[in-house]
Amino acid sequence: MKKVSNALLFKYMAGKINTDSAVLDKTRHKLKSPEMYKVVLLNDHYTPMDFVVNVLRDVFHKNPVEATKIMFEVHKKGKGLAGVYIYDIAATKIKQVDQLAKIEEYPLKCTMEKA
Ligand code: TYC
Repeated sequence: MKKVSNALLFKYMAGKINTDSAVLDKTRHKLKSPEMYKVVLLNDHYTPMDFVVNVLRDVFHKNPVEATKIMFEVHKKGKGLAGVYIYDIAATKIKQVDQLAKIEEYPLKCTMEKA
């Protein structure tokens, strides 16, 4: 039988090498975006307007114009959107509002709704 050249033999064998570790993993690892939650501010008859505006600025990082707009929306319609966040952030902001309102003994409340 005719001998193949070493070079040809090498090339042939290289093609047979099991390169499992180099095989691309074609599995899709798609990350789901997290569920989002609306933090909804509720109206009451006692909390002063300027306190609500300050909460919207300090907790929800709204500018004075936006904070005032949201406050009046809540005042007129009974509720309004303060922001949309992942669950933990929404829960933290609700706690912060509770704490600030409690210090001043205002009944200001906000709730969470799935976005
Ligand atoms: N209704 C309140 C008032 O007349 C003001 C207010 C606005 C209270 C928004 C709560 O989330 C609120 N003083």
